[in-house]
Amino acid sequence: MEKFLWGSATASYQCEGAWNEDGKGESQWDDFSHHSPFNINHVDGDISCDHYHRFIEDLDLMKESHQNTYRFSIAWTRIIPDETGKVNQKGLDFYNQLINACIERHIVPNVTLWHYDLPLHLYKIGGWENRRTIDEFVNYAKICFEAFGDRVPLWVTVNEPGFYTHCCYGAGNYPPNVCDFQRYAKAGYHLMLGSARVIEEFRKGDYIGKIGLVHASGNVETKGTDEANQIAARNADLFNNLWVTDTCIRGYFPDDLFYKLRESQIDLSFVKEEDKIHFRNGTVDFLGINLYCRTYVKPYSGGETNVHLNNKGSGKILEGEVIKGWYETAYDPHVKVNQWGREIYPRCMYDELMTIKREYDNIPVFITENGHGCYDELIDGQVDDKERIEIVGEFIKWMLKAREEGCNVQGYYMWSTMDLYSWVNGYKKRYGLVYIDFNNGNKRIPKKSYYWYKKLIENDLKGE
Ligand code: BGP
Repeated sequence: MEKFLWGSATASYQCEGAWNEDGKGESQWDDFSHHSPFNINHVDGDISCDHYHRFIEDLDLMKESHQNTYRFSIAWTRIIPDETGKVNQKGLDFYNQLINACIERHIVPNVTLWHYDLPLHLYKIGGWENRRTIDEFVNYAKICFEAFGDRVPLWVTVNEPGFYTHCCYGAGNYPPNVCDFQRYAKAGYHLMLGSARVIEEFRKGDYIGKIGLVHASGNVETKGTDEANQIAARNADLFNNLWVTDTCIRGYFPDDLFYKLRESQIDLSFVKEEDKIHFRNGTVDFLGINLYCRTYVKPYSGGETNVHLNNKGSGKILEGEVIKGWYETAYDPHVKVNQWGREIYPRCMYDELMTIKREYDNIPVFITENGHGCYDELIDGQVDDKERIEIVGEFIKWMLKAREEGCNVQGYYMWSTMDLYSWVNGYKKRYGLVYIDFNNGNKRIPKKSYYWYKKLIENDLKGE
């Protein structure tokens, strides 16, 4: 067996800062955080933790804690800043330096091409709702493959097509901040097509790596076991998981998905017959799973569609949704929730991995994100994040159990490498192994969990 990959993850807009340096163009998130009334915490990623200038220090900390892999994303707007399509050499230089610095430290770079930050000019023509974005994505991906494909062993096409569209077009907390299922379906379909077409492009080249897609997964569980609950479970699985996982692994959408969409009056004229061939040819080598919680549901009981996420914290508002005619969220009073109203249920790691093993012929998987967001405090120069250690420790235990039982899980990435911009939640919701003192020159202070994770990696790799 190859060495298990133990590492951590970030995404370009969330950590790089340097939003307008070295020829970088504007992305939808630059625009959102500077101008949108929906930016409810009134912060931006202009500087964030300044990874752009401090990646060497960050990589040294990863190395020091025995992490042997780093998942990060490329900012499209550093490579192709605007609609002229001209390639920005300084952008290529930056990622060349980052990739080379990983390799020098024996840290496997796991590179995501797109993690939410669309170029602003594409966002303005409808983003993923517009087919042109797919062609532009393939063009951008090809440039990255040509520039870095000789050294990158793991590529990811897109991060979380499901959760991204859910936020943009369901909850409406990400730009364009609407609740519109027609647009939701179209953008989601195009994202999957974009991913498939990029994989087809990858297969044409002589690159050393493997390529996958990252899905924000959560295995579905129901309150009851009767027929109504089973139907709700299938609907919730279609809605949250299968349109992504079936499509990128099997190469086609589940039949009953289109049936359900039509039943919900979704106009499917954006689905073209000729796309089928791309989906068939553009399947993944591995699945990345971002795992934070399960999907706990019950039968739809009435009312309009309503999706709510808690971006303000403080623990009072729970996350959940009613999807008209499909299912609704169930709440289990025995399961704890975090300060943002999301279940803390580490066992779902095992259930999810065993589901993927069973359904998809034990495809290679990576846990590309898992972690615990909380309000960490710096006291006397230290952060004692024992809650994170306890919760993430449980998740990892369940992952190792699935591994022991034959699940083809090949790596684990903790979200996140260091504290960073938590999208609409701002900066107070922290996930990092390393604390960032945002008020004190972005000083890096490893938390207790950093040392705990170091020990855990050491022990696991010793046992191999
Ligand atoms: C995932 C995203 C990450 C990250 C994480 C935590 O969905 O891929 O970018 O942010 O969730 O979520 P949040 O920051 O909203 O708490």
